[in-house]
Amino acid sequence: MKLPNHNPTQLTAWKELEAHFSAIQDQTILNLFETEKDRLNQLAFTWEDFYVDLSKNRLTQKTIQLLIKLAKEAELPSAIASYFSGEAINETENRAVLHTALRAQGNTAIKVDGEDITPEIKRAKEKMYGFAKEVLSGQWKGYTGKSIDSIVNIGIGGSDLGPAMVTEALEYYGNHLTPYFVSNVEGDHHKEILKKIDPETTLFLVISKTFTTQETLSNANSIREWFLSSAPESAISQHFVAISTNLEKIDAFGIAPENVFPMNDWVGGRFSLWSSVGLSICLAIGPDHFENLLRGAGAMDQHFRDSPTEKNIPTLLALISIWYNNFWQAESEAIIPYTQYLRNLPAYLQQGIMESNGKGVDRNGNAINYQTGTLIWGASGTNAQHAFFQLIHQGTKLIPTDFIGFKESLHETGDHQAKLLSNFIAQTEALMCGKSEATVQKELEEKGLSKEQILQLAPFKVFTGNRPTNTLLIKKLTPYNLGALIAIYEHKIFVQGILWNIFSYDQWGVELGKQLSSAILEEVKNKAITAHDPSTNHLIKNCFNEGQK
Ligand code: G6Q
Repeated sequence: MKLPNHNPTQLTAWKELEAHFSAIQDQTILNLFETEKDRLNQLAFTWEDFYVDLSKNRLTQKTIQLLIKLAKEAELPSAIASYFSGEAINETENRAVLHTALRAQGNTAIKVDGEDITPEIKRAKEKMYGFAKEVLSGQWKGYTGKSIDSIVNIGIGGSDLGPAMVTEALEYYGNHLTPYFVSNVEGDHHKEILKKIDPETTLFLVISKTFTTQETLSNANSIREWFLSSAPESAISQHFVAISTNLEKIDAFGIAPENVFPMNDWVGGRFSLWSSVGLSICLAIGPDHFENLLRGAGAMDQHFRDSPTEKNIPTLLALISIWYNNFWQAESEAIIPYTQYLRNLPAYLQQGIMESNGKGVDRNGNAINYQTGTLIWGASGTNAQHAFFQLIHQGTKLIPTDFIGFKESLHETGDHQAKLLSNFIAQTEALMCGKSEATVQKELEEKGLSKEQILQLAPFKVFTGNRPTNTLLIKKLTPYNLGALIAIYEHKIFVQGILWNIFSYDQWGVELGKQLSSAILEEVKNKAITAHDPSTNHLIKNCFNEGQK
């Protein structure tokens, strides 16, 4: 076994945390600010452009000490060393997990099966940057001699979500290329995009680690057909490139070997935006900004690998999340970025977090009897306030929420930024402080309501408060800071997987649906629908045969 293997519930610190939970569960966060005079100082951290305030949480200094003890008992430090050193910690697929190698700073060798992979990473990056420069300068021509103005990323899951989220997040740093993303298998998705592009000036990036993914191959084939309806076969090499590990399949698709950008087994799909899979990002913002994205992530990697647990931002976020998930029995966490640029960060992190840690079997292969992966949801700042914040403020569920904001806006637009930041801060204050019945009554009195009206209305206007938040206040949305922010969540995923004693880097849970859909497709094509359960049989008939209701 490459990773430590402990049932967390059997560790001393876990039992101590259970007792501690009973002892402090009735204390409010506001009270804790009274009793722990140094609370803010102890629970707020500054790292480069980041200010991370963890003080608005239902926990004490003792809680943090016990959580750190839990991490040590679970041998987190040795697990971190295995992660960064390229051991095959993705044991069910016998692979290393080395997205960190793609953004490693310095010249230290990183070995996989005894071989240093850093020269290969450098070569892949040089190829990607060289290609991006050719396209961006207009030197790379389409088949009619025009330069490229649009790129279409054809991929799904890890080959789509990261590139799409980052490209959108860094739109401000964009250039003359318009990026598009095709992922879903329904023809409608790519058809709407084809309406907007010109085949003579578009570059198609087919991204699939395996090059066997139904959605990606169907889209790539249909788009290729559409392209060839106006262009000659020889034009393929000027308009199609592939990012994959499967060279044979790419060849069969007709993409020239020089148009292939490598991917490696030691990078998982949902952690691959740092590799050639990020080609659409590299094209959309240019190699210099892409390099800064890598640098930011690399700097956060160093912080995570080298900082002591008590000052380690990703580790502390992970431990606090475990505290809510396993001791407070919170089911979900919200992630609210206060910028429209990061509107898809929650969707991106849903995959990272839920695909990685949505596991019910531990590292021994035994069913687990404690809670693992949290449900992740969220939307961008003030939009979310006008949509689902009601439930976070006054609902019955405990929803620890991450607030991510940027001190400076990218564009100067009057007092918009001041308004945004005021909302950002006010929400965490409101969630923690709430509004007491006495305050509500006083406000209503001042409005001139009768005693009876006040008694009737007051309960609905009370906010119980004591709702926990983490605040991540970052100087500015730059490629570097975005890289670091994503890396924080990647490492949070890792820490939680270690403590929950699960394998975070496989995703067997997405296989069964794929298998069954292929079987149904075959049956439908062959008009031989074999016995399923009654509901499934009827749905198949309903979808594929006319005359059914
Ligand atoms: C991510 C998953 C998954 C994967 C897609 C696409 O970690 O492995 O989302 O990225 O299924 O796979 P291909 O890149 O092989 O097409």
